Amino acid sequence: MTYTEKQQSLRAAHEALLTRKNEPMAENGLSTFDFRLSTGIYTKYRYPILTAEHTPLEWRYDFNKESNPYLMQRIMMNGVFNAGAILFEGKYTVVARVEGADRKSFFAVAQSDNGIDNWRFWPEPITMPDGNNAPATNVYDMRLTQHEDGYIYGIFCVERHDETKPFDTSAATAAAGIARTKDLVHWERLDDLKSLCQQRNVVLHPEFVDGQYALYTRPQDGFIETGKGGGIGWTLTPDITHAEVRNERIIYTRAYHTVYEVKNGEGPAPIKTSKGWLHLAHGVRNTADGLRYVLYMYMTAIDDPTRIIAKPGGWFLVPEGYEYIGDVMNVAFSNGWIERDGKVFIYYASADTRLHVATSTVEQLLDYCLNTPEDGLTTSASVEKIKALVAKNASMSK
Ligand code: M1P
Repeated sequence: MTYTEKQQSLRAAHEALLTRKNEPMAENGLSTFDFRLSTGIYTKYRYPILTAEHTPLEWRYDFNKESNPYLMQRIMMNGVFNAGAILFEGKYTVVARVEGADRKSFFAVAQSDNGIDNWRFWPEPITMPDGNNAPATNVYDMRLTQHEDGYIYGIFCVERHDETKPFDTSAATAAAGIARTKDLVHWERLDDLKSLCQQRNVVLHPEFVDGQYALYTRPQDGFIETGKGGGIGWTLTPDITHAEVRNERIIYTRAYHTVYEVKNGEGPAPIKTSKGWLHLAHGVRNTADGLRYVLYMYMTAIDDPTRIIAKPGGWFLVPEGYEYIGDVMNVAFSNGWIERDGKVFIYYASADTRLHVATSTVEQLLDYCLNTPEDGLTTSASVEKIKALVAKNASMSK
């Protein structure tokens, strides 16, 4: 093949991937992932919506025949996952975490007309300024919030080396970086969230509460371990340009022998419904094989986003089939969803490697939250729930 032919075939293969039609998995029958019965609560899709291979070729190849005679990748990509999501100018829009082969994550916008396939990255990744903050080594997991003040906010994890441990090259600190924009191109970086402890999974509530900005937090003693605290926290801050954690309180605690025993964290900004705020979160437990990350849901009262009114027990969405496999096995993570005309598009990532979509409706998610029994925290409580359901079904056939 000539250089030109090689280039044409590369571009054709890339275009075929970008334009591949996605297919819903069985809505109520067997899901082909893992041969598990579909939960019926949402529909997963056969293909991931974004992977490292979806990133623009111009990010990876030098197309000059003189300087790249073998047409090899000059900059390689490792994964596309954990994405914030928003409906922007009528298009389903994500700000994805793209990770290069050098382990550095950055943010990039991708859009689709139907939210399910034909996703395309914008030509360049986001340039995120440091503002008044110390430069970050790594940034990731942006939560997008269309706030009632008129701005789109992005809150993300800012990771830096822990300079109190100069000889430990793995020691890191996590803080919440805050930026805002109107066009997703130009970002005004605000001060990092001031907090006495490390923070990750911080999310801005879309409305003012008591005239202040409201934040879901996740205090942690160390970079990985949440330590004594943990749980999904809540704090109000009057000035988002100098946001500070004051009077933080935990609204969703961890609990022994649950799917969020080790840690948990708020996912995307909650969705407002007539019956309360719908929340999506992740829970983490430990296993002999390492940490397992699953998604779970809960609801809070419309007039008080901190008051839990529905707490369905167990997980809502887990990795299945090939979703288990990747850089960090056994991880389902979500920090983005979009609600449009009652339909909900849940953007979740698997194994810190690729991004997927699952679709549902507000009505179904409310039904799930309000009618799934709570975790009774013991085996006997779980057995009683099953027996009650069996008895209810038996009474129907009489
Ligand atoms: O590797 C799984 C996830 O681990 C972290 O989440 P958490 O702070 O809750 O432990 C994050 O690094 C996240 O990006 C990652 O997907």
